Amino acid sequence: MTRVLLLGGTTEASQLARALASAGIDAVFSYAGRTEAPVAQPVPTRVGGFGGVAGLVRYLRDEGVTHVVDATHPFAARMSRNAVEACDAAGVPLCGFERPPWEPGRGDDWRSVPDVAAAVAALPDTPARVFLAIGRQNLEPFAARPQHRYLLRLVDPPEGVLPLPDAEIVIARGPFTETGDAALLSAHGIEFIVAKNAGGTGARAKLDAARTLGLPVILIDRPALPPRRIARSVEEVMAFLAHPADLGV
Ligand code: 3Y8
Ligand code: NAP
Repeated sequence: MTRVLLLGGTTEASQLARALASAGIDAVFSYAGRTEAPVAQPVPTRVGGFGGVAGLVRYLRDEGVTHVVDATHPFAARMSRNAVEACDAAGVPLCGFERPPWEPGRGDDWRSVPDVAAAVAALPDTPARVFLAIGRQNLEPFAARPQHRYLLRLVDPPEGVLPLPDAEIVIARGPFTETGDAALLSAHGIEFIVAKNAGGTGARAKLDAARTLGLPVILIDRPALPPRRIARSVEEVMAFLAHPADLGV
């Protein structure tokens, strides 16, 4: 009997949850609990960490999970690494559901950097107006560049004091639109955008708006993940669920 653990938190995970629900496949959608009110899902949902690899192995066994689909965000590297280790230990087939990284097109002025620290270093010395569209978890390193005026877009209002002296906050949950993001960038006189190479459609709007406005984007590469089966579409995931052995590593 198929029982799927869907590690979610992305547009693709929500898309897959709808497909599993309409196919009547027994599935549990899993959120980390990063946001106050995550989007409701059409399948039973759990919220919160598992307690590392050991906790996830215990969960897989206790819940009789037969397949794991890791549809987390490309930057949710610890969850993805834990899933590879736990599924291997528990002997449960795992498939990543991943969107390809964004590639620059004509008119794009993207500066790719390997990590957040390199993104900080890529900012100019002279004070600038910077749109930090990387969420809440990676703000501290930018405190090394207090001279800039930062525009932050967060899902929930931040608790406590921000590490940046000159920051303005917009509370918004994607997916976003190019028109909306172009208006936001213009209204704040943004000169640089810092973003993660998330791929997909939900966070793409700011890059399209940047091209239209001729603004440079400092784009952070994805962290490396261990080799695992990858599906690029809902159909490929459904095939994995029907025949886990078919997808090569
Ligand atoms: C908690 C679930 C869906 C999923 C929607 C996608 C698209 C909209 C765009 C910008 C970039 C950012 C951020 C972003 C986007 C989708 C997707 C995506 C980027 C929710 C959600 C959860 C999270 C966690 C949150 C992080 C933060 C990152 C904001 C729900 C809304 C910047 C990533 O406050 C915090 O702690 C937020 C943390 C991880 C990155 C960070 O480090 O701060 N996502 N985002 C999930 C959980 O608890 O398991 O609340 O409904 C989901 C979505 N956010 O079903 O429609 O698929 O990527 N999420 C980035 O791409 O850089 C915003 O502003 O332009
Ligand atoms: P992370 O750093 O890779 O994971 C840290 C820990 O959070 C994991 O070890 C696990 O705790 C818990 N966790 C992460 N995702 C989980 C999930 N889906 N279900 C249950 N526990 C989870 O994760 P993150 O980057 O903070 O991302 C957290 C969530 O936000 C994920 O669902 C991800 O898809 C979503 N998201 C992240 C980003 C981003 O930019 N990072 C963007 C959009 C959406 P235990 O070790 O206790 O099991």
